[in-house]
Amino acid sequence: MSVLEKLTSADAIALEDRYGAHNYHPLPVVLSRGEGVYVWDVEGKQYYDFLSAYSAVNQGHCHPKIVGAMIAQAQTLTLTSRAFYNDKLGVYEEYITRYFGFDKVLPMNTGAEAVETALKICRKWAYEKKGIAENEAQIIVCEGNFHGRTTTIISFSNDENARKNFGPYTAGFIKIPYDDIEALEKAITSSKNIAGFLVEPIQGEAGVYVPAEDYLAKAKALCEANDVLFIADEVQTGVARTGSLLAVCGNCTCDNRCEKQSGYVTPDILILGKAISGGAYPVSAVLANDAIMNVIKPGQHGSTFGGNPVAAAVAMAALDVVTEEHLAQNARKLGRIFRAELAKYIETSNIVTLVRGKGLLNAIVINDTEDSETAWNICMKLAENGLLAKPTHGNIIRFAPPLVMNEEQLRDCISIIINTLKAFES
Ligand code: IF1
Repeated sequence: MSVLEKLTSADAIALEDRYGAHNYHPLPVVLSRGEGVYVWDVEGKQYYDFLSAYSAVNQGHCHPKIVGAMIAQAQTLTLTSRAFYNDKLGVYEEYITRYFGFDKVLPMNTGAEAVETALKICRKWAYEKKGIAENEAQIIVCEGNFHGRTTTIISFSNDENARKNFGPYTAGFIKIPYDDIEALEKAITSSKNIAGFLVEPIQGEAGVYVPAEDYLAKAKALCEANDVLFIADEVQTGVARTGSLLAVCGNCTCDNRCEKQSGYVTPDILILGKAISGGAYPVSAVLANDAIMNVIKPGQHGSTFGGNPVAAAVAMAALDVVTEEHLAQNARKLGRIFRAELAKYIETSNIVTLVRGKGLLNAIVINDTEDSETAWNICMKLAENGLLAKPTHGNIIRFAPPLVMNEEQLRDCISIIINTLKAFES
């Protein structure tokens, strides 16, 4: 068809099906516009977005401050590569390191790249600082992890779909159960070659598993005692999503990453992505202190786009919005309401067994087998009723709206969700 004709949803889906690799199974909804907590499809139907691009659009769709910063920078200078300096990168590096309380940042673009970067830094640190013999370093990871799609990262996934037939795999990873401090202690003390422990503070893709209250602090203490780097993947949990700036902030709801709160855990390496740009542009970052980051010397790591001026301008605006609009506090407050209302409904429900989560990263477990279609069918019905969410791992539905939502909108969404679920009661 001509590009000048108006596309229907069916046209757009047919085009993707014909010309795009079939690496996704989306809900049949074709979006063409977004603003705040809402998105609209090509037919003009309005939806609440309860995925937020997997927690990238925490600041809401097309936030004027973020879009404004992007346009202004795009009209001035977009990319120089790191072969030269640019006048935005240093300003951004100072901004983001102060914001999250680390000495240095290594800027990349996607979450998976940032995870790769962290793993490379960790290994290099292990050989050059800890004194592990070359090629012997081991990094501990958790079962059920999701850290991205590169060959090394999928090497230690236990999602067969993400992993199978992509081998040979990268060696050097030890997998232990998540939220199991004894397993970590055993693994960490099993060898002198342990370099790092890579962990999601809440496992998102696995189904929003919130670990025991003291898990991260105990894990950090074990790492410290054994000279092992604690590497937090906050690509999904970071930037106010879970009701604090970072999930490792514990129960602190201040606007900053501060260490005042008991239960606060300082990662040795912090991995961020998604929402540090508010979903406007691919921006990721690895943060660490000098003793670790300084193992990387010129020529040893990089990327054409990492730290480009648009990324720098967009990320500063996006992080400004998090502070100015108190998104962590809002996520914490609305998350409590969401779980309380859903829990009340679940008491009398036979279709939902559980609600869990933190801040505005929540999930419900559907009372059906993992391979059933029920969660998918519920999401189809939710879409019809004006709310977009996606099943994860069969019978779990994740709910992660933009953090700029207000209480009235949230209560409207809770009614949509509960009324939709009621239609599935038997
Ligand atoms: C897909 C999930 C979310 C992440 C954590 C690193 C990355 C991700 C904790 C990599 C990315 C995304 C990727 C997207 C689906 C999505 C996802 F369902 F698969 F798990 F968010 F819930 N660490 N998560 O969650 O970041 O390279 O994608 O920028 O791969 O289909 P990326």
